[in-house]
Formats: sequence, C-alpha cells, structure tokens
Amino acid sequence: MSRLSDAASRRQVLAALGVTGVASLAGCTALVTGSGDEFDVGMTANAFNPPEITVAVGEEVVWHNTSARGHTVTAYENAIPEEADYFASGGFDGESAAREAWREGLGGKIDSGESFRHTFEIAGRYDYVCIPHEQAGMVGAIIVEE
Ligand SMILES: [Cu+2]
Repeated sequence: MSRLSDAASRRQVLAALGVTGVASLAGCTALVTGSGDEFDVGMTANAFNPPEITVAVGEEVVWHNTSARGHTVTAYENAIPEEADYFASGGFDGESAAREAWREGLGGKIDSGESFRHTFEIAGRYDYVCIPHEQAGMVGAIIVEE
C-alpha cells in the first residue's frame, strides 16, 4: 500500500469519526462545521492532535481548529529543511514576520472551525508551533518522506 493511499484512508477514518461524533451529539448542530469534516491534524484547546504525522512528498496536510480558541500554525524557521518553503497561517514568509503580526493584531489566527492547509514538496522534518500557546507546549511536527 502506498503512503498516499494511507493518507487517503486516514482522512476517511477521521471523516467517519467526525460523522459519528456529530450523530452522538444529536441536536447540537453548532458542532457541524461543514467543510471541516476532513483533516489531518486537529487543534484542541492547547495541542495539535496528533502532534506528529508522517506524509509523503507532494501531499497536502490540512489542519482544522476543532476547539473554541484561536490558534496559529507557524513553522519554526530553523527547524524545517533548508530548501523548503517557509509556511505559516496568514501566509507570512518568515517566523519573525508571523510573530510580529500576531503581536500586533492576531495576524495568522485560525478561528474555531477554520482550516489551514500546506503542501509539502521537500522531504524532511518540519517543526511548528501555535504562537499564542507556545508556553503551553502547543507544538507539532510533520515528517515528510520520499
Ligand atoms: Cu494554540
């Protein structure tokens, strides 16, 4: 089985869990977010879930804020492969720009129910953080394999 099909089945499982979760909370329609049914990494109150995933080169990773709080997905500039494109919610081209934008006006915030996606073209390890919850240990890693 290829890694891409692993990824596809991972998303299907998450989607199925999402449907089950909604069904078990019948009547609580506030939890239904429409486009947020498929994702790879969720964001709880102060954690990425799961905190580490492995994907194949060329695969898109979708983060989805499953909590009530605002979060960011912000790559650690010095903890991604040298040739890789920098990534951060808000589209900043570097970590200092992302941190400054957050300080000045919550730039890059992913609100409750919103998603962020990034496609990884270079193999390696990518460490990232949620800026407002860094102290709480809200960090994650994407491992990209050939
Ligand atoms: Cu956060």
